[in-house]
Amino acid sequence: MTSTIDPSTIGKAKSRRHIRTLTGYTAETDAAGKEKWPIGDEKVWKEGIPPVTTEVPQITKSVVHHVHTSLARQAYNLDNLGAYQATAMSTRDNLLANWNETQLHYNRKAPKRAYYLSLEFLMGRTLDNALLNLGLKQQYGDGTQKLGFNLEDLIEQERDAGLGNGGLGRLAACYLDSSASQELPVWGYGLRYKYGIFQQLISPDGSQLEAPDPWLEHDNPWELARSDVTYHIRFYGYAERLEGGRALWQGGQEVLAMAYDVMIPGYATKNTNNLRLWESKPKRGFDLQSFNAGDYERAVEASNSAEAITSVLYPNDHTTFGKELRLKQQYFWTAASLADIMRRFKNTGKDVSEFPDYVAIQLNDTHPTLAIPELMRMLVDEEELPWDKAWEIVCNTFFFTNHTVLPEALEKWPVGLMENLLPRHMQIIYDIVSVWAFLQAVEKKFPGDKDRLARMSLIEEGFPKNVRMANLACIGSRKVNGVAELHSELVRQTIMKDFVEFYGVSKFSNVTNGITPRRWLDQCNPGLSNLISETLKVPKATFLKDLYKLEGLLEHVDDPAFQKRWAAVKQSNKERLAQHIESTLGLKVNTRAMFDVQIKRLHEYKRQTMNIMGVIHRYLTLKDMTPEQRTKVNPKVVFFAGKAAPGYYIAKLTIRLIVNVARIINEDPETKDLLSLYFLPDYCVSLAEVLIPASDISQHISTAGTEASGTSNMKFCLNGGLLVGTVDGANIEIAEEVGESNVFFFGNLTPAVEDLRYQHMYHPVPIEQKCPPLARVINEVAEGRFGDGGVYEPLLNTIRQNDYYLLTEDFDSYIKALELVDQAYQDRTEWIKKSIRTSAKMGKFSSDRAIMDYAQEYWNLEQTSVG
Ligand code: 26Q
Repeated sequence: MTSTIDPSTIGKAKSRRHIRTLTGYTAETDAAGKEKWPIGDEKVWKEGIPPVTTEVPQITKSVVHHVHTSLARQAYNLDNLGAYQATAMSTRDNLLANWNETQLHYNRKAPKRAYYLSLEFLMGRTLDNALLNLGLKQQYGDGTQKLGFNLEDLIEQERDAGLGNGGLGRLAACYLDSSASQELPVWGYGLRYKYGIFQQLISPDGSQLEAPDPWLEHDNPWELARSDVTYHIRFYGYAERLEGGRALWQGGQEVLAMAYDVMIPGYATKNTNNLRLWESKPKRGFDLQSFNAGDYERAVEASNSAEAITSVLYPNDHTTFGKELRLKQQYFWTAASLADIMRRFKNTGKDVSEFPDYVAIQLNDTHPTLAIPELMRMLVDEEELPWDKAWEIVCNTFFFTNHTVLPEALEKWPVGLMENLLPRHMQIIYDIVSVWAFLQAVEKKFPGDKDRLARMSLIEEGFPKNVRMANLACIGSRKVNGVAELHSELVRQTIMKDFVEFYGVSKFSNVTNGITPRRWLDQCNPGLSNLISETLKVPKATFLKDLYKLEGLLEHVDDPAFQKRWAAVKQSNKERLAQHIESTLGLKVNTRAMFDVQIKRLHEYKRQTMNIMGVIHRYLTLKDMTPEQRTKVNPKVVFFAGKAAPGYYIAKLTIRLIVNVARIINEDPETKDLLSLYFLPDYCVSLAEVLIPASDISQHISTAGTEASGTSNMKFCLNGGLLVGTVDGANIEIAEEVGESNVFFFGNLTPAVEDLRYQHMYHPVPIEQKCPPLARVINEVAEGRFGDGGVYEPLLNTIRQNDYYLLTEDFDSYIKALELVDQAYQDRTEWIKKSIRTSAKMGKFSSDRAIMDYAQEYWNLEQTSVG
């Protein structure tokens, strides 16, 4: 039996009309030029628009309304989770009012828009942030109180949206907050993973275990399912070349991309932007024929493979692997996003040649690089533009940010895999190489330089041949940037060196990362932002919108009363963290101690191993002391948190060592009051929000030249924590701002690193000679002082053998830096002054500054206030 329905036409007519009303509305005007109301009775419509609930009585009404109608519950059976959901839905109604107005305003004004393409958006929780940006936290607090609930408890009910691994994903989230707050027309595009970053559990032997993160288990009140915004995305098949460089891509498999919208409210503005996340679904009526023929299994299989595309976030960072499903994710997402961007552009009625005047697209690392050949395909095959014109449009549309220079993180894809999955894109990539004559142009500039040609090619020769995504991203973009001054310089000197020589240096610049002060000051540390507001005698919005205003605190540095209050805020944040740890892990933390924190993804280059070796060294030193000597030591609590990629053996072993060292030293009666250690499981945005405000000192100790920027360093400093760190990434710019006397720097500098590695390779010196204190620590571990020593041999060997990350070279100066930290902490007043000065000088690190840099220097975007 064959089907008489063409499955691809089902529901089409209806969805087209809907889509037009969503993004393409052009107002009709009457003879006098006055805008006509589009449909029905204007008055009735306007009266029907739900009011924004800003007063407590309206708020309680709207929450109760949602309890009854959206949840079908009542006061008799409402728990905290239900109350959270109803409060979230009431808040969402307010966001929606602003969101609707913003979208209509943008559609009418048709300004140039920018799109931030990122495979990761590490959003964390939304309720608190939404209320804060709406300026309704107080009112909702009072309202929920009246209903018998505590708002802080409700906020705690929310699961983190963990759609990212670490820095790159959280940066994307901060940039969305800043774009909306700065009234910039910027949308994010990403994937709606069914499972975000895995949940980390610690097994009885101290190892990391991974469990799936079912963050969508309860309904997600923050997303709007757009079943009317869908695109068909093709994979596999064959591409038949036509005349004029065009081709016809047919056959293969199609899946459906469906949009989910997440509202992104600006702070103290009506402007509310959008984050559009795609979900993969089987095409409606997918493989109806085999279904009808009774081949149920095949139909289900196809549906499973379609759904698999957006099922899980890959938990790897800083490593590449050639998994076909990851490449499918990348294409699925870039193709759906570009189709959507193109449709929105076309709704403005402009000619496609004007595309780069209205659209800027920022590529967050190489993950969305397929957008470059995909836009070429759309322009050449669908719009029928000549190749050269299309290439010009592409090169004026894209901007590319690099986030790492580690060689193992540079994305490459096997040519065979690409040819099979995306035959037309592989043709286009070859045509970029030859038709556009990229390499011929290089040859002209550097005749005879074969090695240079090979390095710059989009194709890496070998078995297999690979497509080099960074090279493609570079040549298809208008600008390339790194994320801190040193890193951008390293990008120019290393991975992009040949391209700098070819294009000139002006294409390669820097935008130092930033963080949003809304979440990373006011939301996570209300005590501090209240104190700042009182001290500067300005409303919070003043410094939360212009972080340079914190400099006003410098006037108060020497005021003992202010110092006292500053220290009291830190103390209460330490107690809040201690309470959190007691209630979640059942452990009691000494809040009179110095809090020393290292929280980030586990990676050898970040050197958590050096930190734990330093802790062991401190423990051994304490054990060597007499009781009398110990009375002079200041107590310290060391915190670690972070996830390791599930397949990263050495990183997981580091976690295991930390956990087992903690078990021994926290139980040692001689030392436990002076030194304790905690590995806090399942690091995530909301855990960071409790940890960061409680820290006295935090560690940013990567081998010089390896950490592109770091952003938690900025968060700690903003909250009055001091840094111990290497001369790397944004640490350098932080020190420039706050003064080197307020940062504890140590270790070899970037230019020395390469030579030292060479020495280690060719003239190795045994660790006992090179660094006796570290050798002692390693021996204690190997001999089983912290449980079966043999387990740690592979980890210890990374240091004993070629020590690629140079622990043996930096350990001595690291220990000295920690001693200086101890000394400085003895003089509490001086310490508090350092803390105030540090926080006061964080203006530069607001993501508002960073996003305005992108808007002005890259995208040529104007602020567009909704009013
Ligand atoms: C690539 C290919 C295949 C699978 C995964 C990946 C992948 C995924 C994530 C590669 C890298 C990442 C993440 C990188 C990252 O988070 N980099 C950090 O970016 C921050 C924001 O710019 C910087 O502050 C950090 O220094 C940098 O490490």
